[in-house]
Formats: sequence, C-alpha cells, structure tokens
Amino acid sequence: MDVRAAIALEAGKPLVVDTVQLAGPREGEVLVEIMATGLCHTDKYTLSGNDPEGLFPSILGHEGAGIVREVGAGVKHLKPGDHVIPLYTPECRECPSCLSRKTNLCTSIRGTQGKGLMPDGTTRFSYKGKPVHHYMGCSTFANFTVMPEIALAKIRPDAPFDKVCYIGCGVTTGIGAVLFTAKVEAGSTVAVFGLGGIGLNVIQGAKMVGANRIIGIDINPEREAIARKFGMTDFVNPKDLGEKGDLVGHLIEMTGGGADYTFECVGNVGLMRQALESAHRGWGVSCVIGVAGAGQEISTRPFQLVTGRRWIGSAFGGARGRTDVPKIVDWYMEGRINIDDLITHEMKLDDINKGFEMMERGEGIRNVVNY
Ligand code: NAD
Ligand code: DAO
Ligand code: ZN
Repeated sequence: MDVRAAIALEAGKPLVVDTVQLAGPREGEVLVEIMATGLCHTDKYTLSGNDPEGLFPSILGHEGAGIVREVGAGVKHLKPGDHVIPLYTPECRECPSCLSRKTNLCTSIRGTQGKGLMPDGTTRFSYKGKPVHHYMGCSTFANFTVMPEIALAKIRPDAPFDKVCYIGCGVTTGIGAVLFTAKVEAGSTVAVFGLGGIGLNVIQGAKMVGANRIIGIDINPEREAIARKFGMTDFVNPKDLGEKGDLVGHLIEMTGGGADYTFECVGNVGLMRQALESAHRGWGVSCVIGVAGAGQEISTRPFQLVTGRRWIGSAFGGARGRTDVPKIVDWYMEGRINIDDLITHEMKLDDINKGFEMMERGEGIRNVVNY
C-alpha cells in the first residue's frame, strides 16, 4: 500500500515527506495506522549522522500511538480496531531476559531491530523501488507501519493519541526510571540534572512516589517555571554558580550530605559524574538516563563507589512495555500524571522539519505530529 512518510534519506539533511510503499504484515506482525507521534531528541541524533548505528534511508520515529488495521498469521493478542502504542523495547515474555524478571531489555528481536529490519530479516518499507530501513522497530514517522505483535502495547480506546503517544518514550522513560529502576521511596531527596522532556517526567515520577525534596538543575532558566509546576521544590542553574562554580559542593551543602537519588537526563558525561558525586555518601543512587555521544566514556574516583554510592542506568524507564505502558495510560486518563502541559507544539507531517528545527533551538518540551 501507499503511505505518507517523512523519510531520512541522508544523514544531516532534512526529512523528505513523500509517498512510500509498505508491504502487509507477515506472520506475527501487525499493520498499525499511526495517529500521532512525538519527536524525540534520539530521532534528531540519528538524523544528524552522529549515531554510529544510524541507517539510511530509514523512516525514523519511535514515540507513537495508533490503531491496529490488519494482523498477520499467528497473531494472538491483537485484532483490528485495537488501540496500541509501539514499543522500541518489546516484551516477548519468552526470552531469557523477559523470563529473568531482572530486566525490561527483551532480547527476542534485538538483532534484526538494530539492523533496521523486521524479525525475518527483511524490510516492509520501500521508496522508488529500493528498500527503506525501519527505525528502533517502530518507524512512527509514517501514517502506517508494520510491527511485531510483541512490540505493541494494547491501550484503552478512549485515550487521546496526540497525548499518549508521548508514553511511547519520554513519559515512560522518566517516570519509569523513578518507579521501576531506582524505586525511589517516599520522603527521599531527589536531584534531577536536565529539565527537558525526560527530566520533567522524572520530576513528576518523584512527586508521585512522595519524594520530599526535588531539586532540578538546568542551564536554561526558562525551565524553572514548568519544573516547579511538575513538583520541583528547588532550582539550581549551574551558570549562577560562576565560572569555577562547584555544583557538587553546592548540592551536597543544600542537601546536608547529598541526594538520596540523582538522575542524569542530558547525555553529558561530565554531568553524569557530577550527578554520581552529588549522591549521598553511603547510600546515594545515581541513575544515568541521558544517552551520551558515540565513543564517550564516564569516569569518577573509585572511592566514590567504595564509599557507598551506586551508579545505575535505565532504558525505557525499566518498563516492560506490554505490561506497564497500558497502566501508565490509565494513570494519565485518571489525572494522576500530566502530559498535556509537556506537549508544547502540535503539527502536521508536512511540517515535521520545523519540529526538528525547534528541537535544535531547544524550544518547547515536546512536539507532536498529529496525522
Ligand atoms: P532535552 O533536550 O529536552 O532536555 C535536556 C535538558 O538538559 C535541557 O533543558 C537543557 O537545557 C539541559 N541541559 C543541557 N546541558 C546541561 C548541563 N550541562 N547542565 C544542566 N542542564 C543541561 O532532552 P530530553 O528529550 O529530555 O532527553 C534527555 C536525554 O535522555 C537525551 O540524551 C536522550 O537521548 C535521552 N533519552 C534516554 C532514554 C533512555 O531510555 N535511557 C530515552 C529517551 C531519551
Ligand atoms: O537491548 O541492548 C538492547 C537495546 C536496548 C535499547 C534501549 C534504548 C534506550 C535508550 C535509547 C534512547 C531511546 C529513545
Ligand atoms: Zn523477551
């Protein structure tokens, strides 16, 4: 079938909005009409050409919501008409990782997904007769996509697509890192480094679990107001500490020894170190969420760990997509979490490059394409 898509033809070039061809779902696969998709910094990173695993041509986008239109042979849990959120971290419930109950990083289709292919090693998209890669197993920058059944979370039908699409990445990543990965307790002191689309969701997760003090750190002073709305109690702009400002020392003093939990939500390896070192001696946990540039490394003095700080990381908030994403949609529909105030711009697919330019300028929190 013909579908409308924003194609990443070449690294560093704008997306091309055009008609591409999509083959139907094969065994275990599902055709989904994408109704809305968020634009995430990871899409921008891949398009820039800096992602060593980026493939071209491809159809980017991994933060979508849509409706099942057709199912392939052997599909057991979905039917046409079901509302779904695509999962770049699938949940097969059968692989050693899923069965371990120790991780959300399902390994069943990891090999092909990383190569931009469906589990049978082929692609469903083509453009001008040539194959086009899938992206993160989702490709939500097309109004129809084909996905494996194990990579779709079935959600309630009354949830608005243009809001809950954000649960497909940013919301779940931020809230999940607090609830599922770090398991922050009520009464904790939490420090959040970077108050963008991820960090603001860490803040609302910390508020949800009853954190006592939530300190936000950002070099953009405009982030203070929205972060306070989401539950931040204290704001620190490292630029206000001066050229040689000691952010770690400042935070340790503010918290009487360090935060119980710190979260790095930028992707800056220097900040990751500061986040670790701002965690409380003896028990502080520092969680890396930000994705650093290719080849970068983190470092600290090992004594930081010997003296009881723990350095951990979180992918997709530690969420098991098919199990946890429908619950997070329920939390939104019950008014327990706020997504509306984080969706700062909506646009049509034809304007998607304007959304990328806004991300580049750091404007707004989340842009959504409403098909
Ligand atoms: P964003 O650009 O919306 O937010 C980043 C924020 O960090 C901005 O407010 C910016 O002003 C601030 N910032 C930049 N440099 C800073 C510094 N030195 N000190 C303090 N603040 C600083 O980005 P986002 O969408 O929130 O994504 C954040 C990171 O999370 C990215 O690296 C992204 O790739 C990553 N991410 C990880 C996962 C995961 O599963 N682990 C999922 C999605 C995104
Ligand atoms: O199982 O090794 C694996 C792949 C895990 C993918 C998780 C990616 C999380 C971070 C990427 C940012 C997402 C937008
Ligand atoms: Zn699995």
